[in-house]
Amino acid sequence: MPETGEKDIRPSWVPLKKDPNFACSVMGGIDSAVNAVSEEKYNPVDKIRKFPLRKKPSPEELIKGVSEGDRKTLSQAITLIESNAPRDFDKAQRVLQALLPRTGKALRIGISGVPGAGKSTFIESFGQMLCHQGYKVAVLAVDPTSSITGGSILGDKTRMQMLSREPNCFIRPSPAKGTLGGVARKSRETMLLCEAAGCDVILVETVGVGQSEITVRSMVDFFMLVVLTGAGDDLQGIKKGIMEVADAIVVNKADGDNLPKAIVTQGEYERMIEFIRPATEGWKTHAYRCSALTKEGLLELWAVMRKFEKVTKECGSFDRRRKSQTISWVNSMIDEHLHNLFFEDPMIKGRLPAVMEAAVNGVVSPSQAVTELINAFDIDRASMRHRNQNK
Ligand SMILES: Nc1nc2c(ncn2[C@@H]2O[C@H](COP(=O)(O)OP(=O)(O)O)[C@@H](O)[C@H]2O)c(=O)[nH]1
Ligand SMILES: [Mg+2]
Repeated sequence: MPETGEKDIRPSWVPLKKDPNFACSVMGGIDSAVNAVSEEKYNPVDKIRKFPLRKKPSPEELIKGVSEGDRKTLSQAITLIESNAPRDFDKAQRVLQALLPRTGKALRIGISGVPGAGKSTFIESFGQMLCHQGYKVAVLAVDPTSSITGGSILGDKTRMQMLSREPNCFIRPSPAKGTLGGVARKSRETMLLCEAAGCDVILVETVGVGQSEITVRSMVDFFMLVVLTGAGDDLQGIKKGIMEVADAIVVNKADGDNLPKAIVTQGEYERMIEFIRPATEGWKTHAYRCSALTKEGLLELWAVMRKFEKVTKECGSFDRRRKSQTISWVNSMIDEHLHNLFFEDPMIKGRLPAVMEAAVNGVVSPSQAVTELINAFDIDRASMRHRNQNK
């Protein structure tokens, strides 16, 4: 580089008569682009080639990595399962199919309850407790509304800070976007991948309200409902339907000043359960209390879950439920597939508005409208179109 004074390094647009320091600090440029380290001619393309873009793992790599319990590969496999791109579907199914023999061994636990009941805090404490006992834990969330609300999972991620540091724990937020059916499929398949990666316990939190509870019930063995203390009036607010599918009702926040109230609430739930049909054959649902904050009662709850597993496996209801879950899983996917084939068919798309209009105006009966559309539907053509799309 020329030394200051030896050569005028001022830019050409600086008037010559101006002070050499006019453009406060003008430095001489580098004569030729030389890589200071290697002294080689600098070539930005070479530099990029030295750090090539990470290649997407092949199905074989995914299968191997997941089987070995590699968390990064597990994440990548889940991303593939969650992909909405038709060409990823076949690849994802190949991975899943190969891993299927390794699945099914975990205890699947669903955790439901109104927002604020303490589900995430419970999972944080309970998950840590299990990790410290040597179990491998996966935490999943099912939130069909996450594409709308967007932020709900973010809050939980910060809440599960301690748990996310556990080497034995794998946390995956809800798959965003898509129909409830889509979210349910992805969550179930994610659960299977976690099992293939060696997880012993799967904790599934329902985040949205309403439908997600039923979806989670349909994918877990043990379903617990987290509730809060409250006056008798509040108990009426709890939907009877959700209590009917619970294997345990857990009064959370049983700590500090709230403890006496929690004891009363536990008794109230216990009495209510008397009148409700048990959720699982061979198992009597009870009300328990715990504090996700002080961790009191968590060990006892784990003992309840282990007992549930033992009792229901012995009486056969554990296996029967899993089988019936698979049957309804297949059925609901058939429903969804046929639904999509039908409504995405260009012929149906073209005819639907007019037929619907005629039905709305009473020109044709709704049944007639359906018959007309079904008659216009050619399943072979629709299936062909779907297959071509997936290529
Ligand atoms: N005192 C007390 N507070 C709790 C307990 N569990 C959760 N919380 C608090 O309740 C609030 C909601 O908890 P969160 O886990 O986000 O509820 P979620 O919406 O059901 O997941 C947070 O401020 C927690 O700190 C508990 O056992 N005792
Ligand atoms: Mg939560």
